[in-house]
Amino acid sequence: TSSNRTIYTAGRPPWYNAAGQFEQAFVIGLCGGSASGKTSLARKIIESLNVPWVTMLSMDAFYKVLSEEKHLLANQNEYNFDCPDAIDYDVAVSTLRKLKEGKQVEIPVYDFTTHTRLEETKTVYGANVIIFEGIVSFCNKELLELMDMKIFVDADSDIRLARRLRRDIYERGRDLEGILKQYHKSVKPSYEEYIAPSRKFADIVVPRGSENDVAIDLIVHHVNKQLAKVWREICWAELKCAHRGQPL
Ligand code: UZR
Ligand code: MG
Repeated sequence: TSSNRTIYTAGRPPWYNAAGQFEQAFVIGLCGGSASGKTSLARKIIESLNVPWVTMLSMDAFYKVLSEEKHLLANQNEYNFDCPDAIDYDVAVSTLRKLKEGKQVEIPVYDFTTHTRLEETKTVYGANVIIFEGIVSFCNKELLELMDMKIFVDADSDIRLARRLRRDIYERGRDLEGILKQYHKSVKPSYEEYIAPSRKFADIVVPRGSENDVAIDLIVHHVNKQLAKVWREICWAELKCAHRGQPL
């Protein structure tokens, strides 16, 4: 409708109501074990969503900066990156809250080689839909409260280990022994202790991740339905404004 077009061409994220207030963005929380296929599923959801503004935010950005001592442990694959303690939830929560309110945010850039935050930050703009993904994204109450839809990607542990081996060797320059040591020492126990139990917070559990076309279709359908509801309200309000309060 022409009302839609007005909102788009105004050059602002199409998420304001007639009073110029931002309607909160729709936040999808995406959880699952390491290498379960969260990123691939998120990409498929983004591709299928018929929405102009979608932002993906990874919890990798919110790792705590390591002290000298912990840094040494990390270099020997002795530091646990897979538990909630490794995450700076304060920054994660405040960042997601601002994004949900439509504000522009600066995301920290974490360097996994030095385990520090770089000077530079990444600017992320407000969006209609925000996908927030991470292995321990369901382990914090405030984060859960900000999520409108919670998805848990379920993948067998052998599949996840095989994927993680390939990714860490080919993309992260790690060696087999180090990866297996970290897997047995922290990835597997933390999955069992923190991540698997957090699946109870999910609205939907997706087996086979990005290969599950039916699940993707259901998710996209639900998100579009929620967005359409807000859209209808916005269009209705704009239409009323255009008629300057005259009965339509
Ligand atoms: P996922 N990780 C890295 O090693 N390097 C990165 O650049 C990003 C993540 C590891 C992270 C955790 N910890 O075990 C796991 N470390 O990947 C979580 N070190 O990421 O959900 O994509 O598997
Ligand atoms: Mg990832």
